Amino acid sequence: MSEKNDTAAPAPTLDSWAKAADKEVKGKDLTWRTPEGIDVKPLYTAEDVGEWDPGLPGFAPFTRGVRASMYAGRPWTIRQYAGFSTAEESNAFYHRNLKAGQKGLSVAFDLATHRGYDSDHPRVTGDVGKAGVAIDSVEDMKILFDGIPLDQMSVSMTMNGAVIPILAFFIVAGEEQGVDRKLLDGTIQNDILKEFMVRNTYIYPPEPSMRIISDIFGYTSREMPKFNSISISGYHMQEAGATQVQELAFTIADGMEYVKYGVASGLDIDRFAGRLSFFFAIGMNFFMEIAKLRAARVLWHRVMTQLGAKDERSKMLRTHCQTSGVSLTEQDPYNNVMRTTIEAMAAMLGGTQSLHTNALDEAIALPTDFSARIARNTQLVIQEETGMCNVVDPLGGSYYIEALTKRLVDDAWAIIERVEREGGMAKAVGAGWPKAMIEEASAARAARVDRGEDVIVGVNKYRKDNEDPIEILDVDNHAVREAQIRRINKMKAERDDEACRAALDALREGAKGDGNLLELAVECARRRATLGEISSAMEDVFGRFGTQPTPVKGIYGGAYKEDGRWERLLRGVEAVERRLGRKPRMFVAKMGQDGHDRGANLVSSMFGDLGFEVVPGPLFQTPKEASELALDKDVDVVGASSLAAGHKTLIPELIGHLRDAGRPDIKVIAGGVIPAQDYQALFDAGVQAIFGPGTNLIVAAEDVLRLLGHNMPPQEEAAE
Ligand code: MLC
Ligand code: 5AD
Repeated sequence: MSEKNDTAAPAPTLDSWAKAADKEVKGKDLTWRTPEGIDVKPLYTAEDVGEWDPGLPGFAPFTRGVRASMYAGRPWTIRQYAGFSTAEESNAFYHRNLKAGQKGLSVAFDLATHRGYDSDHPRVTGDVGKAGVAIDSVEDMKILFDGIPLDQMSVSMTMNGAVIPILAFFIVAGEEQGVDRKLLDGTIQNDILKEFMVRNTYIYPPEPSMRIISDIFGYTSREMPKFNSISISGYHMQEAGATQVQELAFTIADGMEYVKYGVASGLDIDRFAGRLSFFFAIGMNFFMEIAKLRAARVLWHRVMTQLGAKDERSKMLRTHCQTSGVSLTEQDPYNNVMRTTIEAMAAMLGGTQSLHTNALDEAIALPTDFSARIARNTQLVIQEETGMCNVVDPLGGSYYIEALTKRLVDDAWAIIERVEREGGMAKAVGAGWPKAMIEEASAARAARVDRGEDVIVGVNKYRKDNEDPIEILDVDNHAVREAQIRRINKMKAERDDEACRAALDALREGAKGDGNLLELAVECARRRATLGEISSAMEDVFGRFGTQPTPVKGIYGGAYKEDGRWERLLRGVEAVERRLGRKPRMFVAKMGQDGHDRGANLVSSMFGDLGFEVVPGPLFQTPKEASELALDKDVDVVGASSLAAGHKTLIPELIGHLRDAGRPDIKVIAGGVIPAQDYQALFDAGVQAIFGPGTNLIVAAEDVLRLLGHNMPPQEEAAE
């Protein structure tokens, strides 16, 4: 506040500022339109904040944080998500990390486990131990937490599909450690709606999946008062391409839906709502991410008040955050350390309760000890060297941050209202429009990156001439699978089969009726039933769910309207079509339990826009099923998309089946998270081209046309 001083020049007005700025930039428009359609101005002032009042931290609606003292009282939990190979190896990794400053655990399971299959199941040979740790029974769970007292360490488990057996194993592992379940501290992800939307590790159809969640709310609110019964996750939406507003809106709307189901199942809202937790991605739009977390707390408070919660703790949005995986690059990977640092700062300035920082090798593999140490130290340095934790919500009152927070609340609210008008999130997910909205945002982003409009340093600008491969973690899934099978067989030989069968029968009956599925599964776990057995007892009643991808149209191609590069490709496709006497056909295959479909959907959508006849394959095929579909549709090219490390097993098997069927002429190309170290083995197996992360789709399409025999002269990289 300046003192009145008659002799000084009059204070400049906003108008005089605008004139001065305009003069500096010679009239250039400085407004930045963000992907969410927000016009960010070059300057914010008190006028933009208006009547908006963020209040005080620790008080409703918690805009400035859920605790009065926030990190000044206790810093956020450094909670690194990790898991790979066997329970023994992951346990050793956890012990090393805790010794080096990590504060909480967060378990990553392999995809076989996620999808309810034991390691000996023939569908999962490529997946065991790859993207996380393999857990087949309570015996594995006990090894995973060996030497880690479960009454003292808070443990998050990212599990959604096979949530019933995993939580049962956890409870029994605690029991056999001598820990009363009343003392179990941690979080289970248990968020199935976003699985149907973006993450794809569902098992059962939506209806029984929602019942599972209510059963878990019921059991944990009664038996496990310290345990967070769900982690309502927007993270995977942003990874799939959602804008921050979409991530925010759909996550809060998912939360509303769960609360409604819980209440409909007969629970008192204030009995379970205090243990609902959240999970957001933090990407590179720094201020937007800070505002997003603040807006999320405001929205949740509003929603829970509307739903009738009385206890302030029920309305308090507590969240974990993870820096963004998709924002990281295979190219010039040390840049990822900086990106993660910036994102970690946004998460803490937004007031997160718990944080995972990604490792620099994220774009191609799981972290090594080396890269995990840098990722963890990123948080330790912020907490212990910078003084950033000593002031609560230090950006509170920033005109820009407050204006953005308010704007995000309003924009997300508009989407939430649409969801509500259309009957809630379960219905919306069934109708498919949220997923389509996210995929459209994803295609638009891909086009902006490929056109060089959104800069990614080291990828579409300042690219290095030569990349030196970095050392990465490689898991031998055959060895892990054999070790797991030995343990399953030993346990099955030693258990009381009759008692085990009786417990599984009771679970099956409970699934038909209204037994609490978690309570019944705890008994199965005690009796040494496996994860696969528990899952299939429920599958007998509920069935297994599958979906067919529907690629969006016209977004990527539309961004290239009247662009010479696109025109050239269209002419190339026409030439191939004339030669073949029909449109070229491409089958985009997803094999194994890898449900990461952003890349596959993008490729399907883009080649469709180019005039290919695209067969978007269903998720979770075996190589044999994929080869049968390729033969049936008589395709010219199979594009195998792999993001969960199954490529070395699954793609060569597919090629083998095509050869055995007498069709070695069908071209197989591979794309996704494939480290350079694996390229030669894939080429040796017959793969014709490999497209890693950061591939420009225009360049990839040229390569595909060349593979189809079209004479496509090389052109300079599209973005340059
Ligand atoms: C905190 N506490 C304080 C305080 N700050 N007490 C006094 N003063 C302060 N300033 C108290 C809290 O009230 C709480 O006690 C205790 O300290 C712990 O703090 P917290 O803030 O609750 O943190 P935490 O235990 O870490 O829990 C964070 C959480 C939880 C609520 C967000 O749900 C969580 O840990 N989530 C992690 C989810 C996760 O790891 N997901 C990985 C997804 S990876 P009390 O008694 O009140 O509880 C993924 C990728 C993929 O999904 O796709 O595979
Ligand atoms: N270990 C460590 N991080 C993992 N992620 C996924 N699986 C693992 C794992 N086993 C992280 C990556 C990815 C996000 C979904 O979670 O950062 O982007």
